Amino acid sequence: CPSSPKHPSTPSEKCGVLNVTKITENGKKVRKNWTSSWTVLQGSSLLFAKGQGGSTSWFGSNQSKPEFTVDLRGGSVEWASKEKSSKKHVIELKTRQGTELLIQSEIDSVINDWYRALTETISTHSDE
Ligand code: I3S
Repeated sequence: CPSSPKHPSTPSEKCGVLNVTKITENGKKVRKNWTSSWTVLQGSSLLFAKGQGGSTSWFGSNQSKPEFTVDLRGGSVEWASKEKSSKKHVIELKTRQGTELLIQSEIDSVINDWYRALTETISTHSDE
C-alpha cells in the first residue's frame, strides 16, 4: 500500500477496492448508496476514496482527497444480517460516533481479510 500524504512515513496496513455504503450517519438512518471505494486502513483510521479503485498511486496523485475517514477506535464490526443487505459477504461497521457502514466484496478471501484486519485494529486500539 502507498502511504498517505498526512503520514508519509507510516505505511498503511492494508488497502484495496471495496463496495461501501453508509447506512447511518451520526445516529440517523441515511439512504444506501453503494460505491466502489479505494479503501485504506492506516493505524486506527479507515479511509475511503470514491471512484475507480485498483490504482496504487491513489495517495500520490492530486485528485486523491479521501472522501471520508472513519475512526475505528471504540467501534465494532460484525457480519451483516440478511436484513441489512441482500448482498453476500457484507461487514457492518459501527463507529463510536454513530456512523454505520456496510462494506462488501464479492471475493470471499478479500472480505475475510478485511474482517480480520478491522477486528484486530479495533482490539489493538480499544484502550485509547
Ligand atoms: O436496504 P435496501 O433499501 O433494500 O437497499 C437497497 C437500495 O439501497 C437500492 O437502491 P434504491 O435506493 O434505488 O432502492 C440498492 O440498489 C440496493 O443495492 C440496496 O440493497 P442491497 O441489498 O444491495 O444492500
